[in-house]
Amino acid sequence: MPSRNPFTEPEQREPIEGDFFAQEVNLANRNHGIALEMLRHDVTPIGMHYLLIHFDVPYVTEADAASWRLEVGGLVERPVSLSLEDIKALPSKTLRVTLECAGNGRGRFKPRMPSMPWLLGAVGTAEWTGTPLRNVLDLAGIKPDAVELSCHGIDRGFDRGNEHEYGRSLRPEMARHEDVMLVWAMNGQPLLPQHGYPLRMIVPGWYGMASVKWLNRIEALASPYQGYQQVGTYHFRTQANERGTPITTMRVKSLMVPPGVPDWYSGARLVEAGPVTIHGRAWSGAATPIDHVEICIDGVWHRAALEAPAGPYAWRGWRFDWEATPGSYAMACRATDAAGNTQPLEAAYDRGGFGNNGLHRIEVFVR
Ligand SMILES: Nc1nc2c(c(=O)[nH]1)N[C@H]1C(S)=C(S)[C@@H](COP(=O)(O)O)O[C@H]1N2
Ligand SMILES: [Mo]
Repeated sequence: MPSRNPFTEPEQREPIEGDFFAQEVNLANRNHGIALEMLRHDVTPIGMHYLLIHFDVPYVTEADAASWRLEVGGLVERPVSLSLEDIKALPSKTLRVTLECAGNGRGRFKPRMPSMPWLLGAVGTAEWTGTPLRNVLDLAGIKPDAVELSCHGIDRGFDRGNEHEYGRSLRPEMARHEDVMLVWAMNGQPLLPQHGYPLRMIVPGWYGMASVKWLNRIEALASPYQGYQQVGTYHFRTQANERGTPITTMRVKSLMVPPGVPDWYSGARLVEAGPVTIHGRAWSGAATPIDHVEICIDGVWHRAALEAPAGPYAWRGWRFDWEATPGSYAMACRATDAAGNTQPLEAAYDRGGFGNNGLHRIEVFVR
């Protein structure tokens, strides 16, 4: 643990190789991924959905929720302050959305940025109930000279010496997209504290960082938002101090449910010889459908069968029937979307550990 004061002498983190640091393990204990066997569920059971929380989960009681306000100000015709009741009275809908953390796979890059050391599991699918954000924006009347809307949570902390509340921005045309939502329920239940109770955003098709939790303030801005979570991070960068490319929509990706039973420590899989169905999920960003999924078993690629789609933003189930004979096998899966994007064998290196959509590979022993 640091012996210097990280608030007055912020660290310059550099990519590293080798064992995970205790700080990374601590982050991994707070922010868990989905267990891969849970990929069998069309909708991830609450509690198995992945979590990414930068600072502390705010302490919000039911009484706090009853007096919660969402303030919309800045370049608006009429600043508004809405209670949850006001927001819930607006037209509501439920949307099934697959969310993935942009840092998913960070721990698989070599070298890796010391941060949340995701391997594979920072993804999940939930049914979110709320109202389109534009219903609230229309109450305030966003002025035409607003170039971005910044959206703020109540959680606050430091990163690399920058003190900030968690905040992200969207361009007005994106914020007004009919499927960008303000939500108060997940899988038909009130949001859990860790998922943003009592109010959060969901930006379908984008990596998770845009879906601000514990939302209480929206500001219409005359110039682009400069918050740390907008410009200091969540950019594709190969070098420090590079401006980079802002991260937005999810890259095409697929995962398998590991077949058979695991070895507790290594996670290696033991499968009995005979017919085995391999199940998995595939998704892409920006409402781009999955076109096909392939599975590689011992160097031979096969087409998987796709299950019925479950909406423009939900992952697609797939399966492959395999006749397992004794031996050891390397398996991998690869998805291609309708725009022709395919997962790379190895993801392009990113210094911050973002956008790793390299193949999911597993080793299977057949007895
Ligand atoms: N206020 C706030 N919103 C936040 C975050 C946060 O730390 N604070 N993390 C973001 C990130 S990086 C992700 S991936 C998603 C994760 O949402 P979940 O924990 O509900 O799965 O929330 C986003 N919204
Ligand atoms: Mo994330």
